Amino acid sequence: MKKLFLIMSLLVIVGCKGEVAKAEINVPTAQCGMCANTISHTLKSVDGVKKVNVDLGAKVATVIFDPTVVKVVNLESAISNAGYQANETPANAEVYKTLPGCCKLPADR
Ligand SMILES: [Cu+2]
Repeated sequence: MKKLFLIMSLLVIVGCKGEVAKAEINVPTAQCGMCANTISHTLKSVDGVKKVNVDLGAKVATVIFDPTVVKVVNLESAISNAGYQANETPANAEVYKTLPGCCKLPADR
């Protein structure tokens, strides 16, 4: 019985460890702090995402995530569905239209 418990605890430890990967996703259409917040909140709401940092100056979102749960392509589509371009994935045009003026490209304001 003691042995079984030990094995079970080990399984739990291994199961909770998870894998960690890092992705740097270009978000060239991010304009202001609000954009950075939106992108950050969007990514944090995705299953498997552990940490997000959006660098507005570099226009890069750095994401720490569990690659067994979520893939970079999922992160990109989450950003797209929030109205922003992510790497080569264009922003969802319908959502982009609903962004506040300050969050649109200068040409669209
Ligand atoms: Cu903005």
